[in-house]
Amino acid sequence: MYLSKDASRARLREAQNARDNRAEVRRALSSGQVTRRELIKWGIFTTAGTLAMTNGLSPYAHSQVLPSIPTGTPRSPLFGALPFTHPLPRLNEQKPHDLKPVTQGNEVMLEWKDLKTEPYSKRTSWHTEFSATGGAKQFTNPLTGRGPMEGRPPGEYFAHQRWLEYLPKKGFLMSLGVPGSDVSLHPQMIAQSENKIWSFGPGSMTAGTLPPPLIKMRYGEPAIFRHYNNVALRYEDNGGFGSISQTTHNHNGHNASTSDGASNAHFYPGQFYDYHWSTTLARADMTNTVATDKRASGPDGNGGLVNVPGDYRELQSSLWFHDHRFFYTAENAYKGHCGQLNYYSGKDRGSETLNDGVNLRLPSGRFLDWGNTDFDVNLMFSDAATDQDGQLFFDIFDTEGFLGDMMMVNFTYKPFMEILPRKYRFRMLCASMSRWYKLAIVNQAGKVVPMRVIATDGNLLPTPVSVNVLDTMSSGERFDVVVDFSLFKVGDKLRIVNLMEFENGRGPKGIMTLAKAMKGESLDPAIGSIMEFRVVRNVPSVDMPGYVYDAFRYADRDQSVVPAKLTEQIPIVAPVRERIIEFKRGASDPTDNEFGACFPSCPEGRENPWGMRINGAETHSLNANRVSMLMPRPGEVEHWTLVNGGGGWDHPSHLHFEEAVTISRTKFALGAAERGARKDVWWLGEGGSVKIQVRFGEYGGAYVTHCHNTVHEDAAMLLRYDILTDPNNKKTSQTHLQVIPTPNPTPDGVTYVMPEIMPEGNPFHPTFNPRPVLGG
Ligand SMILES: [Cu+2]
Repeated sequence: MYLSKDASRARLREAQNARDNRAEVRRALSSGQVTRRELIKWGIFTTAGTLAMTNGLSPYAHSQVLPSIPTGTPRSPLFGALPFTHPLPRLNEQKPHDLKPVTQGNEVMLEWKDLKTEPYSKRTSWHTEFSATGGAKQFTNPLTGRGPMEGRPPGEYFAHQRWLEYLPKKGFLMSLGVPGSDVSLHPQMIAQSENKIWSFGPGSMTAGTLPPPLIKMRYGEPAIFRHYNNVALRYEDNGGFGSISQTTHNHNGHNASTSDGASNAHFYPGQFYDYHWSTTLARADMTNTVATDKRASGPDGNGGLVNVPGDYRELQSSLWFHDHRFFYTAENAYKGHCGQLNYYSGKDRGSETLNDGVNLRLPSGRFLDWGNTDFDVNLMFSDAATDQDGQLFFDIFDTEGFLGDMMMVNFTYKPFMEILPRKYRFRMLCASMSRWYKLAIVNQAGKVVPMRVIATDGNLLPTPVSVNVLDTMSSGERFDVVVDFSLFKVGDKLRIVNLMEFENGRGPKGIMTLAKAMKGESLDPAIGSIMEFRVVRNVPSVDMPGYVYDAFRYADRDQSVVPAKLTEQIPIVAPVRERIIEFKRGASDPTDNEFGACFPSCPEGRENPWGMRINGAETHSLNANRVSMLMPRPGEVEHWTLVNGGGGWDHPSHLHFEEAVTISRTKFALGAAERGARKDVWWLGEGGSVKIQVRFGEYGGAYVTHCHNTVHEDAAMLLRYDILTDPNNKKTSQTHLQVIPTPNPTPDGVTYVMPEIMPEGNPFHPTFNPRPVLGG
């Protein structure tokens, strides 16, 4: 339904006012001008302590007729920026530092060779020394003079597991903070002022820059990711959204929980956190344990391979990292705490010329031994909204979902990219908070150009799957596709088109036809063309700076192949136990009880309507001190049914640490590239469910599974599960034979508290049901 101009203007004014008012409430609360008690008295908060969605506080509350403006607020001003006028920036590739082992007593520490002032990286956190010395200055946060310099919790509980076995060889050192120079989403647009946007930059306590970073890793070369928190010290200086405490989730690296970034160990401005990105190949303790299988390997940098233990069928490729501070993930990731992470292996080496019988020679380039990116391009899709001043905006009170009205690729508004007429690999990532995509590539005649899907969520498919339209790509999902542009000629243009329409954060409204999407027959501004490809004769090399490719030069011909067989299928077998995991509304626990008792702390006035339910027991919203599921022994096969409780909502279900094999779906058909696919995010669909096969191993500790509509996740559709290690396997952590205490981080340091373990998720409990039935 279209509104009259006047009604439309009134509606926009109303929405703008609601947004301003809520921002005002938030500011007043955080600066202590008002208390929640007063807000309740005035009717601005409900007695449950949540924001009343009336009083001109909700853009949705008043409207007689809802316009399909998905942000619920006035359109973001574009300041004259036109689509496809700015080139796609490549993600900022990070240069690793060398780490040198230094033995001190029984411990092997790592010196940052070219950064002499950096504290060594080591097995236990520097918090341990801070605590042992009663807060000696050399171990104290130098920015604030309070608390430890490293945010990682102290002692053995948060020591890096399998440290010597996967001893880091490289270090990536970055800071997250406000950008150092003017950054905008398009050159025509207004620069983001301080604290409206964050970005990563190399170095300790340095300013960042856009676009977001790209980190390239390879199997056999474990690394430290040292992350400095350089955001505003005080909430009231933080631009109205985002948490000053941070934590980085490596999505979905096979790492110890300490380095997964979702074990309630966030850290504060001035502190760093050493994440151990171990490049462990899953099943290292079960399969190919002596590393004789050449397919389970990483590139050695000189044309050879470094074998690693583990199952080559579980090699990973296109990962990413983003904030995972519980209750603030959406705000933080949206604000710029994100980047892409490419893992390279012997099979998926990132070289299209090296022919050793193992390397698949997928489109990438030829200059580097591994990790060429000339024809292997990271595309990070996200949506953004700004206020009328052009400053990034996020609605912190909306728990349905946040939708932007500006489509960005690599944080740039609708860019174009010059390409050669040859095959390209695109590592597509949905980095949106609550929006998902249905993507196609069309030529000038509006005809679809097929894509070959080679990997889902960073896992090679057994065979490439050819599609005209990609399967649904929900928040957190990745698709690696190969597109062959060789039939096009210099001067041709193609577009990436989005067909998935939203009108609010509850879930997609539907999928448009290509014809309708191209005609702009939607009020959703994210529908239609979002990026342009231009076929040209010459493009400069990224891998060999100074070199310019010529489409007509023999040496520059496309030497890549897309083999018919990429890897082997992992079979579905009878499980040791099954579990039912439901994504539901209406949690029973008061996570935001009268004066804020979220664990960890959550924003003032946050409503937490979302929860999860295991095996038909009670629905709970997030409490980081509650273990909802326990994985008792490494290697046991489990089948899980992931269920969307319905009610007009959609949820993408994300599993940390392990990928699972997709078995089946209800209500919707499996996607073209989905059957048997290894994934870590499954879009469930309204009222739908997905069955998966998973097993756990190599590491222990606390992980999570949650809805990757990060707004739902924050409010608080997330649960903790713990993995126990094997007492008979001395290679693994012997600290994690039991559930360990939960860290409780503060700016002054971390204490530990003991968690409860829910019987419905605990196979050791007598009432545990290993064969639950949905609705039973
Ligand atoms: Cu959800």
